[in-house]
Amino acid sequence: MNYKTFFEMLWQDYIKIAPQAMRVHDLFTHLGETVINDHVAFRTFSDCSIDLDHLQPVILAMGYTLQDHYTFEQKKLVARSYSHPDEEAPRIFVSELLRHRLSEESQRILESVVAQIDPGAVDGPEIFAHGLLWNPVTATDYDTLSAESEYAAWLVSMGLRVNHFTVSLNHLRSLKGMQQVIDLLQQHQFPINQAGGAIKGVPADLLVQSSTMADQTEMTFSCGQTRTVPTCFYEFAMRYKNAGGELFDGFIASNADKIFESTHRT
Ligand code: OOG
Ligand code: NI
Repeated sequence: MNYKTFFEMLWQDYIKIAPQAMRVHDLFTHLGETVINDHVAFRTFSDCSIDLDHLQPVILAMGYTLQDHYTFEQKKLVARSYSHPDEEAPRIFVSELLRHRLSEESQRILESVVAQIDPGAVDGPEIFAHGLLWNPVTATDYDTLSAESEYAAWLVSMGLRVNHFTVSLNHLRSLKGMQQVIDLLQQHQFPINQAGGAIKGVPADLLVQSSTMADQTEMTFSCGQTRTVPTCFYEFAMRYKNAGGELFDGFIASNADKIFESTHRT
């Protein structure tokens, strides 16, 4: 699958559960902007047949190269980023929850979840829009996970699918700068992730980011109980050149740490 088809597939999956993304996209296009994606992100579990090591070959097969590695001690995550020689191909960021670092109770819940994944589940790019590869957990188990790791709760409820798209501010023409984008979003009542401030990072970091808070949906768990759960959010990123004149191609862990919180329950 070429990357264009891949991102079209992801976008269709994404706007179904994050209708805000289509509304923000429309808002930009009505202002005469062309929306180019800076990156998309996925989340997964460690030590299973959809872990980073299993997913990476599919990304590489679409022409991507591994760009960098990241560690998030507190959130018990690691991540990798990938970039593509084609300038308009969005970067890909994939993080993985280190299951063995969670409490025994959460490990037990997640073990029964990953045990249901087919060992050959990763057989092509379609896996990235698959959603749940397991049966829903109980609402009690969801609550247990959510109290310890919002990331774990998000992943068991949403499955393997794109977590956010990211508008490249470098490619906007009339909207100048992050604050102007945030002001526009707030005028239209889109909730902004305020963790660590609405704007994450400074130009000296070479990457400045901001994001909405995820849409929410009512979800029925295996016990028949329902919960309102976060789905997906939209991100905005502005990249800067280093002293050598090269556009920064990676991610900033301290920004990412706060972007993860866009799927926290409010
Ligand atoms: C990914 C958070 C990190 C970024 O741009 O730094 C990220 C996630 O929420 O899964 O997307
Ligand atoms: Ni992102």
